[in-house]
Amino acid sequence: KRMQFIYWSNHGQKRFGTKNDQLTFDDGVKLCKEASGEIAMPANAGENEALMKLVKSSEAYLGLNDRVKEGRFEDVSGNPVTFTNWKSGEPNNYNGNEDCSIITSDGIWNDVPCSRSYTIICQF
Ligand code: GN1
Ligand code: CA
Ligand code: CA
Repeated sequence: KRMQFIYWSNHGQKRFGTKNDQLTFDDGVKLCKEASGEIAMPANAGENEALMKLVKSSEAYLGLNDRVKEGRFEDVSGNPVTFTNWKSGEPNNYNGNEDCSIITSDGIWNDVPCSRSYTIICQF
């Protein structure tokens, strides 16, 4: 299936791309896999900055969740992450129902419900 990614941002070897569609977390993971990439997950501050540049007024999902064990955020391969950029007070598992995470236009992170729709950015 042909994937039309329009907006790109690079840092080192990593390339972030988006079609600016808004999907649930699971649908976003699927979209990126179908495009032979994975949902965006910055490994360091430089990558976080590059990713931030694609996040305009809306917010975008990160490839990060704590579904397996509350409070233990891991990437889509199930590995714990080393770099994080949580907003102060986050992650807070608001209403006991926030196991996914987003990056805002200022580059900081917040945990949110996985069922909500946010912009999907993939990494390649
Ligand atoms: C947001 O807007 P409110 O209070 O329902 C946010 C939570 C944050 C909280 C911080 C979907 O919840 O994740 O922890 O603000 N919810 C969403 O006050 O963004
Ligand atoms: Ca949680
Ligand atoms: Ca939260």
